[in-house]
Amino acid sequence: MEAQAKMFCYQCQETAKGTGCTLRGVCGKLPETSARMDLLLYATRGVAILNDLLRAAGAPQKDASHQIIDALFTTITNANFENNSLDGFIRRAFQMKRELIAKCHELGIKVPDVPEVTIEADPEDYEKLESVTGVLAETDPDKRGLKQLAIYGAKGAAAYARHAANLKYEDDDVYAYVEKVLKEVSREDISVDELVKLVLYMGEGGVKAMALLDKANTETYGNPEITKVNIGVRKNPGILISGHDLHDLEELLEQTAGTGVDVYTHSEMLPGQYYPFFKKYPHFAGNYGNAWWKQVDEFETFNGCFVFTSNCIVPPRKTATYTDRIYTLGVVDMPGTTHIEADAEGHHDFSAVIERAKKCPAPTEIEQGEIVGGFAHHQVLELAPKIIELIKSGKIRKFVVMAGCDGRFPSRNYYTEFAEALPKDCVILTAGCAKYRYNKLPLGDIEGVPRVLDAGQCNDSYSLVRIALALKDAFNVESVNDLPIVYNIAWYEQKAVIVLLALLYLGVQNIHTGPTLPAFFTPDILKVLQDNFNIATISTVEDDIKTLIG
Ligand code: SF4
Ligand code: SF3
Repeated sequence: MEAQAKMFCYQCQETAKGTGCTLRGVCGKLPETSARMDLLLYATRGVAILNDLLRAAGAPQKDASHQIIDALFTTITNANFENNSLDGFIRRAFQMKRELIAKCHELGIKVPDVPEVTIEADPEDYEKLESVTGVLAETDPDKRGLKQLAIYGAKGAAAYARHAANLKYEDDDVYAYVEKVLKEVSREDISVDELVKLVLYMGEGGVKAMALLDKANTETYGNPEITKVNIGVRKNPGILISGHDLHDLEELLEQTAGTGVDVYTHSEMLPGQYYPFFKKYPHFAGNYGNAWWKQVDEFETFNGCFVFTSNCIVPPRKTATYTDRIYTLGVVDMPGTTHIEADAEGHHDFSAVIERAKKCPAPTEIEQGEIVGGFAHHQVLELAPKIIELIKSGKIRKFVVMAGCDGRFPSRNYYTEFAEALPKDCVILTAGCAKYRYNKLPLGDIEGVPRVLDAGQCNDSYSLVRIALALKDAFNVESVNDLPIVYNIAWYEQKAVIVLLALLYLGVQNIHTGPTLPAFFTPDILKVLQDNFNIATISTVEDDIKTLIG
């Protein structure tokens, strides 16, 4: 007999049975946490509805926008497993709604009488509200899938907007896209056609969010440049920093300077090594380990402390010895770890982490050697004359964009095998933690151009778009689809969703995605995407090489 559902979540690729987590998340999310996230998202839709009204009257509230992006970000896969923290987010959302309603009254704006705006609840009732706040509250599967697709895109864009805001780069336009999407998905009368448009509208907002973050990162820390990164270890104790936030990386490097503690990057923080600004810190050691999901093993051998600036944090095994050496920032939290709150100016005090790290043994070496990265748009465009010549002379046949996320399922071996099987005249363009499936393979180079060009984090997929647009001009073709560039994207969580929507918005066709299609793609949604964008799921390595490379 089928066990009774306690929750419903299908926002990531590893969702149970490929259809939805109903008893407990494959990621470790518990039903009580899922209920909190659903209520938080529901109340946040209310905040967005109100702020959208205020924006139309020329009075958007920045505090509300900040709260909205943080609420979306904290519900992203593998960011927050701590119910007390989520309770705080929910309380603040209720409070914000009250403040925005008062502001609307002050400006003579009529406040809509909809449950997203009016809802308030006590923690003991959160789970009982699932039928109203949960994913399944929308009963039409196509509308549900499209609404969630738009919300997942908003979560990805919100994450990027938060990293940009931490560097004091903000664009009210990006907030407006996110808030409009949250408002529209709350409309009961919205049609499937309108929802398809809304999803692409979110893609447009995603391009803006990634452009903003690119500007924030490169204007603050310089343009990423070709960099060899050591993957071995040094003799000092270390702090491993994970996630995507470069402002947090800067603060940690500043505060650890001269303490005898080295700083290593992990997973999506690896591209921090490519920015000129961070190279001045002699204690900025190499990159330790691989993609996020290997942390449950690799943290045992690192021996030091861990700082999480964003997803993906994984609940440690029961036997883990490192949990109390994890420190979380911003929207990340997990039971058993220490959360460091930012001060009013957004600064973190890492002294407790540093003192703890000093008492730890140095990391145990698990790998040796170097990896090469730093091929974001500025660097690649400096190499453009050479690349164009290699394409024209037939020495480079195709670029294969293999951006996105990694994940723990064995089906992900496909990406390693695909990289190995690619003809030697093909070059991989990558961004995101998907790269760990092939960035240590001896794939060689084509006349000095490495066959894996790592642009950076998942948000640096924007860099890949900039490269494609520059090549389009250089080859004088009408569309990016006429270039020798194909797309084989690996997805796992909602940042990959916004990257996909951004590519669709930009008109990129023939994208292969995998290792499985999203569970929220119903047959009808898939048909729309196939008819308009020729999107496909991965098949076998052999077949995909034939289809994509020819
Ligand atoms: Fe399941 Fe993914 Fe949702 Fe976690 S985030 S509960 S694994 S669908
Ligand atoms: Fe990876 Fe989580 Fe998505 Fe930024 S760290 S790409 S999965």
